[in-house]
Amino acid sequence: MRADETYGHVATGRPPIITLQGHILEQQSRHPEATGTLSWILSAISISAKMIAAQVRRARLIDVLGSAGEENVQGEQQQKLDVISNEILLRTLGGREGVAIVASEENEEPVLLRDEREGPRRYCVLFDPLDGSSNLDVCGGVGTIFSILRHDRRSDRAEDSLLQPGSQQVAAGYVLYGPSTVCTLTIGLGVDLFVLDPSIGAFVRVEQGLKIPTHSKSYSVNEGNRLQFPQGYQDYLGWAQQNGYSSRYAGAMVADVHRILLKGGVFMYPPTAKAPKGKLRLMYEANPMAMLVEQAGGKALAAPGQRILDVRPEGIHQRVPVVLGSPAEVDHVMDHVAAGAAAA
Ligand code: AHM
Ligand code: MG
Repeated sequence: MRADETYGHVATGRPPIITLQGHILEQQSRHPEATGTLSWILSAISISAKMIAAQVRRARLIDVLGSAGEENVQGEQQQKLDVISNEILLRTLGGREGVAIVASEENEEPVLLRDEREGPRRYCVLFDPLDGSSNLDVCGGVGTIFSILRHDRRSDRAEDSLLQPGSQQVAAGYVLYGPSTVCTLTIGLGVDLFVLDPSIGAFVRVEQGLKIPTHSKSYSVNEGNRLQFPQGYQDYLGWAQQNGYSSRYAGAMVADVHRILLKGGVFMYPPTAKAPKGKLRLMYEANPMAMLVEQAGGKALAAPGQRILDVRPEGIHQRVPVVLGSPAEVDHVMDHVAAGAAAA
């Protein structure tokens, strides 16, 4: 037990109070070779999250709901808060020396911030600034998802440096703006959970080494698309319904994955006739969530036997089918999908 932990336990019999900032510094001190660059980037994300949370909380009052009147690179309407959140992240991360490239779901091209081939180790930060933003108008949960990769200095083009499989992520996480603002983070050593205490303006650690339940009779999918799914997914849903499963779907990946991490079950966005690779983006949504779920002991697959984290990206905005959650529940889905494909 470390000295600070001992102090907390001895003084009060309860664990010490650690903020996200303190947690990051604590992790950094365990890696003597660390320069603090990654810590500095995570602190920029935490500041962005507090700023976005403040906007989300007052959204109806400050007239930032609804469409900004433009389409993003995916051809979808941008909400005003999408644009605001994107700008907050670009501005906070842009000021951090350690960030070489930022890429956002909302921007067609990644932004190359610093080009030096030599110098300190730098990172690329990818994010979906406000995932599930169509939930905003009805006061539903929305979130920010982020992924951090090492900058590959051998690449000339910013996009090439970003096209690394998810297994190369150095850190990943999301912030859920719900009744509480919750930050879930992994830097490859398990998953830790923080809750924003608005009265002190800090994220406070509430759980370390989060573990996903190994199984739970719950699935999360847009069932309105059911008849468009490949046969195996349809068969799985029939099987689950015959076996007493519950259906839970918030329509915002951050909210759905958060529930799965805490309560177990399976979240999926399968291929559909309209979107043969599914709807979710590999780099901004699937990879960071897959890293979190695997770090919590779960599984995250794009197809039977195909880890999302092993998918080789070809474009920064590419989409991928997603099935993630409790290991036993992901297996149930993929067993049906494999059988459906074999029968076709
Ligand atoms: P967004 O990034 O444009 O908000 O879209 C992603 C969202 C996810 O949060 C969610 O899982 C999914 O879209 C819901 O899609 P659908 O409405 O098709 O069920
Ligand atoms: Mg999204």
